[in-house]
Amino acid sequence: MYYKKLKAFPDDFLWGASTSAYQAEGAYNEDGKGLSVQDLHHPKDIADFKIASDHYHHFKEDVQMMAELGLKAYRFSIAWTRIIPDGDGKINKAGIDFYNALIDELCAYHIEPVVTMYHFDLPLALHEKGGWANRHTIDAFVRYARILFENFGDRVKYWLTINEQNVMINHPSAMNPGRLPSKKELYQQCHNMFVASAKATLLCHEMIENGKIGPAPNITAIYPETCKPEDIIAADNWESIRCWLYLDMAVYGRYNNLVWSYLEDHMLTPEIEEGDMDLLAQAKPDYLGINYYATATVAGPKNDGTDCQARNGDQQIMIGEEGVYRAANNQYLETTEYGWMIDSIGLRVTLRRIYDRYHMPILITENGIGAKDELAKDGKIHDHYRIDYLQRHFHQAQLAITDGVDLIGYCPWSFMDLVSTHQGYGKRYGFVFIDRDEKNIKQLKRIKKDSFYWYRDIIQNNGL
Ligand code: BGP
Repeated sequence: MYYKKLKAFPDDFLWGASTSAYQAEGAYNEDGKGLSVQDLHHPKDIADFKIASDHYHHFKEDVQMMAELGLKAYRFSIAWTRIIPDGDGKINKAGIDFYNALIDELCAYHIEPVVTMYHFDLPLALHEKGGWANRHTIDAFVRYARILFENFGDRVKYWLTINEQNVMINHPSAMNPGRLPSKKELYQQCHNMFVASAKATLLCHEMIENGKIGPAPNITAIYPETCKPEDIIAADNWESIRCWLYLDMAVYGRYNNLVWSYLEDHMLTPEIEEGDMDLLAQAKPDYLGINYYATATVAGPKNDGTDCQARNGDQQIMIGEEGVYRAANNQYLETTEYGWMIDSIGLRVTLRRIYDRYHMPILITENGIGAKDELAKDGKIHDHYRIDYLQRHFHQAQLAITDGVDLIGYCPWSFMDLVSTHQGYGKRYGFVFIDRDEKNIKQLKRIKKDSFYWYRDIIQNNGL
């Protein structure tokens, strides 16, 4: 639809930027922090999470740069293992102090803290007790939530329960060191995470005045390869399994019917305890956090043993599932150098679909382009491709607002360079360059990229 006039971004639009604790903070074993499942990650050629961007020691300087950028919001995660080193035992005061200092610093600059409670970094000690497959982890998470709300709830009003639960279920390797769980176990983990989020949501409403809480899944519209009805059904299948399962549960507190049939047919249904479904139905989020990177295109399955192609998938690359869908190409879209589709219009499609389904405020909690940014001879980083990428996505966000979507903010990934989940510092997303290599941490100097200055102007003008 071509509009004669676009609606403006709302005056209180949360122009933000995102990071996560384990990818940015470093200080992985300092001041009493316990180990998380991510700390076992020791890749040979790329950076691990031990020092990362050393945000832990540089947070004041980093927040000052956020203020200079003009951020209205900063979305970051709290490391569970800084607050409770073994996940369910003693509280680590130094961890509370660190986040208090960070939050105070943000508040001093009038930057709204948007806090993710759990971003892929389950305490290792809980993982060793069975992780999310063990219902004990639900209780540990709820206790952790209570501690967060007690300590930070006076200043933090925007909460996100679990980052990309759908990625943890569909791409489980990075979160399950040691042994890859079976699909049956993964759907049990998934159910337990649903219950944990629901309990945290209810608790947030009970404990925090004006507290707002929501999930943060990775959502993307799934396109059919052609208008062949079999392709349409496959796109529906995968969109439900990958996306709607998670949002239907968060908003309506029920299993998506198509996904439930799939789980039954594949003998993957989780054990549901008495009271779980009532609780899930009671807990209502206040907004939906959405991580969006790229759409995906799929075709109808052949169901002949070849639907799952041998390609190794990451969170944005579809690998196919026997009898459910096949991964297909989209000839109309370019890809990043890492094979992720670049689809700004797909952002509008995705936002429209979400809003149409749930009619809830939406906060984009991640979106951005990973690239091999390099320091030029003039000492700057000319990331015109990032400007181009974000410009096109912001424009589509504005179109979605014009379509009537209640979009409350946009937090690109990431505020600064941090360790990418698969490519270390070889794939950067930030507005701020961190001068380090995979193994040589140099001085960790912070350098503003061209996109920093561009984004600053966007924020100043409240839009494009
Ligand atoms: C999302 C994760 C982030 C971040 C981002 C970019 O799925 O929530 O933690 O890593 O993807 O992905 P990558 O680092 O793999 O490029």
